[in-house]
Amino acid sequence: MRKIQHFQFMEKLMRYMSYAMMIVLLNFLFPVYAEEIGGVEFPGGASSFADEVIEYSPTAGVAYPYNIPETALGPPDYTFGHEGDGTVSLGNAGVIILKFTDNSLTTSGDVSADLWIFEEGPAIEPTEVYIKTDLGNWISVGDTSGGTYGIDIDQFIGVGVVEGESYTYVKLVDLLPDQGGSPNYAGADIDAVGAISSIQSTNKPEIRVDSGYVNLSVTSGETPPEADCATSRDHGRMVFDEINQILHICSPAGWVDK
Ligand SMILES: [Ca+2]
Ligand SMILES: [Ca+2]
Ligand SMILES: [Ca+2]
Repeated sequence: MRKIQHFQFMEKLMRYMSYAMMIVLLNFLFPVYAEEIGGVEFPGGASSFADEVIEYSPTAGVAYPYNIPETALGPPDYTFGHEGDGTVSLGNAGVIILKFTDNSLTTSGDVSADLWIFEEGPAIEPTEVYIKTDLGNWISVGDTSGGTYGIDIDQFIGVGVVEGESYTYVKLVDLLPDQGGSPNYAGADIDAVGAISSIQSTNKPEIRVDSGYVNLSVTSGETPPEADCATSRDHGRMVFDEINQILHICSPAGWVDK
């Protein structure tokens, strides 16, 4: 009797193992590269989306629950007809600045869209779109008027965009004229912002300890942006300008140079 049970157990085990082997083989033969999120293919999957709110400056006509900027982070999750439907409203000419932290936006080398703005609501409300690197200046990359939400940043190579560069910040400014959408959700209603052309950040630490020395990140002469020293969480940040030999330290009074 025990022998029969043992045989049945072994037979089941062999069957499960062969299923598992088949799944491993199928994944090897047909790997899943891109993930379709909100109807758009994102090769980097869920990490392609914005990770941090840097600034949110809505104008009049925006109130709870449409004034929570964190709802623009991560993959799109808009649900029509629900209070606090997963979008944040900007108000007319309002501004939101988001940052990618585990990934960054880059060029694709062709005319395909690199950045996708998920804007929701009955009226299509466009925004002006700007991008920048950690230490660079804002670069205008057009707007989302005409019902298009995909931005091809390659078309701005030579007028601000650099091929293969890592862009970590996105700024959206609600484009006038006023499209309505009151009482509490005036202006563009942002659900999510994703980099289709996305570079996964390496797990490289920002500081390095080497032979007893602590090595800080270095800049090539640029002053760190004020936005990087705006909150109490930023105080104590340091970066070394190796060209002008200045140590920039973030304090409650802003960047201090040593
Ligand atoms: Ca991300
Ligand atoms: Ca492109
Ligand atoms: Ca959302």
